[in-house]
Amino acid sequence: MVTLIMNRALVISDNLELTSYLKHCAEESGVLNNCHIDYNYSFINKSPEKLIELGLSPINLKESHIIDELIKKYTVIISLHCKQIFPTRLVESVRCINIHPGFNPYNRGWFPQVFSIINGKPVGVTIHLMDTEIDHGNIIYQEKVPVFSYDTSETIYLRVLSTEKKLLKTHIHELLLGESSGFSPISEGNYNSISDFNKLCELDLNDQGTLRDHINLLRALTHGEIRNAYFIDEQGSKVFVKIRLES
Ligand code: 0FX
Repeated sequence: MVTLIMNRALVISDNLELTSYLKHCAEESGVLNNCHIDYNYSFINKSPEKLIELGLSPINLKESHIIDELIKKYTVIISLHCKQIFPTRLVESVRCINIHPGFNPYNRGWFPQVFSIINGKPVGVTIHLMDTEIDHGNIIYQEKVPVFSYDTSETIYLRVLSTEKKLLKTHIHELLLGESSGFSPISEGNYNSISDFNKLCELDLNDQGTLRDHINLLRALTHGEIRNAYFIDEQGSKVFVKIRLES
């Protein structure tokens, strides 16, 4: 008698758009004949309502017994914009793949496109094996997106999301069933934390620099309706700032 071993994948995501898209691709692609996929969102997600409607349940990667279960159960675990950091024991025991909205090794960490507008480093999408450092392991696929002078964080982010969807669709079989060990990033690159982002948001009205630098800072902090950049006025009130560019 031949026993067929079914692959089991877990997708952990806090991004509704990408999760809906991946579910759709998985159904259309036929990959479900060879792989069962479960979906979770992070326990720390404060507004998971729509993910719950899509059928996702929470998972807490800080709980040791949960990690034991994941190690036993899954052949691959995919972080699709997951808010929680994967613990060392998990990334060292199971094939874990990160779908990252940045072009590694540049501006690893928080909101890569924000920092790319400021420091001019490339931005795009990287699909990589996870190791114990953030956005760091061997690269399986990656693609740059262009940055134009009139882009804001939001317009680049939308381009990154479309590219993520394109790569997910093209490589879904390899992602869920493949064994590629990828290639090493060309260098360690650089990493930005949430506190680096928060510091950018505090505008210093006495800051010296070129007008180009100032426009770039505001482009980097303009993301739809989100209130990022601000200064404190003489009355002590917080005044939020965005920039609008047309070409
Ligand atoms: O899906 P995602 O891009 O972010 C998720 C996780 O929330 C995040 O912790 C993780 N590092 C990432 C890989 O996956 O969605 P988001 O809504 O958190 O952010 C989307 C963009 O919105 C971000 O690139 C920049 C912008 N943004 C977001 C927040 C929360 C801001 O400009 N300011 C903000 O305060």
